[in-house]
Amino acid sequence: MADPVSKELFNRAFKVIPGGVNSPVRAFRAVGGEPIFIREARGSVLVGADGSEYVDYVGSWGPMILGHAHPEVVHAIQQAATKGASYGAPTESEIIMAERIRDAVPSMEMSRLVSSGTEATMGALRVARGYTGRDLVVKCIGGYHGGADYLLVKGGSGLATLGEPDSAGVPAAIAETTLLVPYNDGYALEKVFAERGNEIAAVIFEPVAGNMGCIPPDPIWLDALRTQTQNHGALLVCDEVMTGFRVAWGGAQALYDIRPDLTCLGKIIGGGLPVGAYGGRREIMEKVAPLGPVYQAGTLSGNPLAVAAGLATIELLLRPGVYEDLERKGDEVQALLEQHAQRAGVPITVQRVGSMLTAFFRAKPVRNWDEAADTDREAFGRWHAALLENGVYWPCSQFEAAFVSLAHDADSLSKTGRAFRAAFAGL
Ligand code: KE4
Repeated sequence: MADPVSKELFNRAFKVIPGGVNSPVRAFRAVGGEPIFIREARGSVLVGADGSEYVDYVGSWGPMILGHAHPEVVHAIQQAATKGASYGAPTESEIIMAERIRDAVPSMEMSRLVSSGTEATMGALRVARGYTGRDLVVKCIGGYHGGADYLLVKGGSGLATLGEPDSAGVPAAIAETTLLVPYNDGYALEKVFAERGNEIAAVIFEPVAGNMGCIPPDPIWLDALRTQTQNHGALLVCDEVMTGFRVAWGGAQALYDIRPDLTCLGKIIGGGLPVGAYGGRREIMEKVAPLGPVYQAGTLSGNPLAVAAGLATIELLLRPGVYEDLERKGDEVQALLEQHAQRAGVPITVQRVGSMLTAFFRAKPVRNWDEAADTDREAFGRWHAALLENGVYWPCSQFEAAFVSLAHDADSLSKTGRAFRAAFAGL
């Protein structure tokens, strides 16, 4: 488990930071362990506080698709820093970022930069409500879109249900502006629109679910999302904070030919620094202040250092063969998982889209939250701890996706295979 140096740091952190971490998942509570404190990272390797090295499959939960401390990204940040950290005034680099986003994701004719995925989804849903004049939002049970009050809701029983607060501090009245449907369930979506279609401003969804583990979309589900929103005058909001530039240059909407009205981005477009973006059709985005009546602002929105890191990252992703390389690496990690689990007689189902994947500790496919929840999380926790003992840093929750980077080379993958063999054998 955690090395002695991390243990000491965790005890210290606990005194001054809630749970000792600045984001809950990092506390390792879902796997029953204590976090490893990280000292530095390079390529596919994380270096723990005691100097131990780990092959990293978290990648900061998605942003580090090039691997850590890529020299060209580091250089871009250093160069930008010499010109000042933040101006609170427009810069040309923000125009270039908006143009790159539009070129890669044509549905984002116009976009606004913010500082996190949460701000991106909040912005997108506020403009959807402002544009339609409607209040209700539909999300999926098990979908995660950041920390806005009305998105921290869970479904009750039944197919299409009113949101109930999924966090203390979320007023019931706010939670009730959110309706929930199971992921990949076009029937439930049709039902909720039949009942309340004229009150629904938008449906927000992850085109590849990544926050209940990796769940690819069913084509019928994707059709239902576009048809139902179109027929009832609601907007389709594609949350590509995780999948944007991850599963394809143009995101999941390019992979699955989805035509959303609004899209949210984050993670990779910041190259590890805080950036988010939301955008879509011009006639919708022209509702955003100062042009239109929908207010949204941010002191560090479009921050020059973060934009420099993001631009350097997406430029490198434009190089020929990058996504084929990510596909090959993802496929190899999947094959290693399946091979060693089978050899040890451990039932798992690996679900993968490109370089994002999840090993579900269950024998059958996972299409929604209920099926994701029907996994052996106790075994997953023991497997996670054994991987750490064997030098692999895997996402510390069954309900997270793992990420392979361009820096995962043959040496990373052979170390990973050995760790998988040991960890599955020990279950
Ligand atoms: P942030 O506010 O954390 O930058 O983005 C929120 C968000 C929005 N949409 C999707 C699809 C997301 O996956 C996220 C954040 N993802 C989690 C990992 N599953 C961030 C990790 C964390 O919460 O510490």
